[in-house]
Amino acid sequence: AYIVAATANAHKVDEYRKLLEGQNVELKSLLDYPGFPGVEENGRSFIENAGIKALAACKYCDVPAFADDSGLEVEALDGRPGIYSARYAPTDKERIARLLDEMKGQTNRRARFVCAIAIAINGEVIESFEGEIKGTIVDAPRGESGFGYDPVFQPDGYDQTFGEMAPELKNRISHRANAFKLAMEFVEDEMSV
Ligand code: ITT
Repeated sequence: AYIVAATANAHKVDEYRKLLEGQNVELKSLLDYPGFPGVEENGRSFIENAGIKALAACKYCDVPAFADDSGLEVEALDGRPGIYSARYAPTDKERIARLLDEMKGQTNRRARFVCAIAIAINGEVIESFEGEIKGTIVDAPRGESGFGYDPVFQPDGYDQTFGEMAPELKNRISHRANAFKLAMEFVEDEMSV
């Protein structure tokens, strides 16, 4: 059996491949469907946007699909960039620069990563799940690993940023891993695959 990850973000695909290691599922992604026209992420929450993406991919590819809408919520910025994390600036480097700029002089560095996963089958979103990990925004980027905001996010209980961590460790504790665990439990319990 195979399932489509409704994402064109190669870093997400990479993390999902590792999370699926040892399972009898082949993972495809929108990178395998270059004709996919894309879809406007005009929802007001991570869950809504994940549903929009999962549904569009499920319809286009005609197979079960799951999508991940994720982002970084920063307390001192009233939850921004939130669902606009990808649109906050054009490149990872500029996203990080803008974030650190907005955080200048802020003593409250609390933040959390959120990941919503929606599953769509037969043209319908059947379930969605949310995972999170809490931590702080550091003063300057550290580490080259991962993607996005990883170099400036330090999860609670660790002294490394996601950017410094071994990918295996990030992939055990991350918002994505937490959401994916819930999604997999659902699939195993409800769908007997
Ligand atoms: P798809 O919609 O095709 O999946 P995308 O990158 O546009 O790809 P999102 O709309 O969900 O995905 O945006 C998520 C953004 O949040 C992403 O581009 C990163 O900037 C950030 N982000 C999400 N998960 C992250 C992680 O594990 N580490 C670092 N940054 C992350």
